[in-house]
Amino acid sequence: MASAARSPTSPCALARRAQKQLLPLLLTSLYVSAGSAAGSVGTITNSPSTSTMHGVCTAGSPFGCILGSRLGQREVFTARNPEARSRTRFEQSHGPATPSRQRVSRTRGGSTVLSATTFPVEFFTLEMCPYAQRVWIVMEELQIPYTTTLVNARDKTAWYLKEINPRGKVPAIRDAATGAVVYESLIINEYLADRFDGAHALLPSEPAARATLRLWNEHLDTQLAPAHFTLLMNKNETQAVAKEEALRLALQRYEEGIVGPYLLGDAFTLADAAALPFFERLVFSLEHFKAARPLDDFPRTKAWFKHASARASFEATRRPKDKLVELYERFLSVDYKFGGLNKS
Ligand SMILES: N[C@@H](CCC(=O)N[C@@H](CS)C(=O)NCC(=O)O)C(=O)O
Repeated sequence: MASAARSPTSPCALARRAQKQLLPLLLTSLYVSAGSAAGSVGTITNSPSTSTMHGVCTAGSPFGCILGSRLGQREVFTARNPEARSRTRFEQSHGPATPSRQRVSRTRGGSTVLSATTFPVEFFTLEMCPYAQRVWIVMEELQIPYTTTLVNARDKTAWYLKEINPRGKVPAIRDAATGAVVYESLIINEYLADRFDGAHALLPSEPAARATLRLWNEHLDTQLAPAHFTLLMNKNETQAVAKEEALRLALQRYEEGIVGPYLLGDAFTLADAAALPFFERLVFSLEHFKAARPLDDFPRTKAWFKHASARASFEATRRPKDKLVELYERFLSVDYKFGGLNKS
């Protein structure tokens, strides 16, 4: 068993060793949890129903290691762009991150893990959750080092409900420096932008632009997402036309409102980050299950999606298609309603 005393001093060496030791275990837990809300397992736990994956060094950075995770893609840890910018956005706001903040905090089950508290953000998530993916995209955009904790959606512990999110949902984050815990994806993203994006790249400071951004987010959550999901889940032919019309109206709003190339104009913002996971699912699921191409009648929206989805931050978070199929098939089999198990 590794211990702090016997560990190499270099954070990257620590991380490489942790990766070697943890990988088989982590892959096992990902297989078990893949596509399933039921799923977190593993002996590396913060609590009985969460498993924490700690970032390890796969690419050099001024932080020593830049980290992240690719759940379900059998690569547990993300290598950020090795040509990495000399100063990441995180560093522009916060100054150079120092490797000395990393340390081995504990050992369990023969594996050395890095302390969650050594990274600025702890990310509570589920593998296939589009709301969590929004937050993941923003952390990738801002290059915030983070750890990932998988939450068991069907068996939320008192710990998670009390300490992290009383609604029991993911995503949620904990800010290591301030101790702040934030949930609700759109609120988390604004928090991350306020905390880590000194340049206001993702959340403009100008009031009208901020309002427009929030209106896009509101439209997405109250119009587009339910229209897509209820059409996809619909098994009643007599309701099909009305549901298709609801989706058409929701998409029309994009078609008329997109400034281009991003939703608000030249800059990629939180509005694009929030929308991408939902458009990824919209395009793929309707083609797969309904043989429909929902963006074909909306060329500006289609062009936006093509452009925005090419960003590295989104590429790093893309969900595997087979897992999406598995998930939607499971939803279809149980007549899952929009909003899920708990409507809050
Ligand atoms: N409004 C929430 C929605 C989050 C949400 O619905 N998360 C789902 C997974 S995609 C969840 O945690 N479901 C568990 C439950 O409903 O108990 C947000 O934007 O964060």
